[in-house]
Amino acid sequence: MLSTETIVQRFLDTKLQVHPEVVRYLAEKGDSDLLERVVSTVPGDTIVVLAQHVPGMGLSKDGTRFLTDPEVEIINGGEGSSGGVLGVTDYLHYFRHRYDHLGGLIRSRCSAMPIEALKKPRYREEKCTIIGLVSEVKSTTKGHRRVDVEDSTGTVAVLFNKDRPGFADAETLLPDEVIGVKGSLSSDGKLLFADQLLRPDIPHSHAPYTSQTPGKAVLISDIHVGSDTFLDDAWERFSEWIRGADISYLLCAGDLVDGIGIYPGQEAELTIKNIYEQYDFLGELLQSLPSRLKIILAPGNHDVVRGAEPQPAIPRKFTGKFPDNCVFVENPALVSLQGVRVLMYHGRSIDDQIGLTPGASYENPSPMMEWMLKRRHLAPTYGRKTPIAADRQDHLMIDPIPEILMTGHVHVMGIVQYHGTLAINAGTWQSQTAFQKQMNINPTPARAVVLDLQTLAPTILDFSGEEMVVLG
Ligand code: D5M
Ligand code: FE
Ligand code: ZN
Repeated sequence: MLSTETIVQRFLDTKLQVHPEVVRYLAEKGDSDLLERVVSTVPGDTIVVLAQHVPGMGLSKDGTRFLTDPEVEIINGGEGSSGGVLGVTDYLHYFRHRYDHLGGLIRSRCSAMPIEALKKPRYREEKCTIIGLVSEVKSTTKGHRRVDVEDSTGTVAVLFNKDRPGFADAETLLPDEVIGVKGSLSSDGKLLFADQLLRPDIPHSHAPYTSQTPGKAVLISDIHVGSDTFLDDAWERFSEWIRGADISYLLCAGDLVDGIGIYPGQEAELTIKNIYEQYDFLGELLQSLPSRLKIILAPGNHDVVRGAEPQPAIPRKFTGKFPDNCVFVENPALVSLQGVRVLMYHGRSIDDQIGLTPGASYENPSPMMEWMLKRRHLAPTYGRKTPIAADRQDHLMIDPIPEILMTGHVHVMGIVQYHGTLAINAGTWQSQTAFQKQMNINPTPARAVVLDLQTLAPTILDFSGEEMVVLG
């Protein structure tokens, strides 16, 4: 152990002043041999001992020392891992993969029977458990929920009674999610009265990983460069703040640019009307951030790639102006920052959840992120607002369980903790658009979430005013 006083005194003894960063570094290292080596090797004309005099301390180009070297691994959704043209039959494989995998998670907690077995007379009015894919969700005239559940052997109708405990969970059921149901079969064997809804879920015992070494990531979303509502002043304040902050990673969960032809009449709301120029402009904005940052960029529905999820990474022909410290990933992508896994998902399925769930609203994305975690799926519903590209594998499942689920798209901030996973929607860098005004969507723009990788504690910074404000 070396105290800061010891270090400062040792340099003063040799008539040297010392930069506070050097003191901090040497104290962290706690290596008295290193201290002696520095004392004996600084050039004779030195007045202040700086980072460049300390072996291994290494100044970055920006004059700021790394607390730790950035350590990024793209676990899933690296450049080029999806995007092939798929045949229609792949939907069979796709849903089969989803059912097998998520059904397996439920199966470990109960013993389920094949749905076709419910036809046998001996199960009538008996307790039964099934696992299947929800094929249809309806409200009955009395306000109960009736869903059809399907496995590879058959289909059964399941009734969730509005007067039973747990009905709120049943109201969040979405077409194409995988569930288990424990219940009693009707006397004609055609209807299962649900007692309990089982979801793949995250176990209560789940303990998130935390980084062993210091490190901070900044999470943002929906920059929308090129739109006349892009908040360039706020971005400039953010940019200046990050240049002086001890941040190793910057992640953006899609809608990097506003795009072209995304909605009717968009042209009139664009300040940059060329898609290449929109990306070039973003590239320039990112050039002025510190080169020590690792910047991880995923696409959203406004970006240039296909809308169907998983969306491929932004192609190289659009990223010529981006600095070398940028990494382009797919939507979704699972990235590890010093071992802390962040699942980045733009969040288009939130539109479907809002459309299909009573009480869900654009004002608060937190419950929707929580339901994604319970379902262990980012976007179960096929054929509504979220286009899904089928594959032999379902890349939209949530497995492994990440430490952080990060979304965007709705332009409204939300943070929620669920069974040890922290879900964060950081909001946007675009002010309210005419369309959002019409839809009564009130964005929370110009916010960034700082995530401490050692504690997983989030801090919300608001750059919308003249002065940056820490919101908590
Ligand atoms: O989405 C920004 C916000 O606007 C998000 O809350 C969804 C909402 N939005 C966008 N387009 C539509 C349509 N067509 N219907 C309903 N809600 C919509 P962004 O992806 O940035 O446009
Ligand atoms: Fe957006
Ligand atoms: Zn979006």
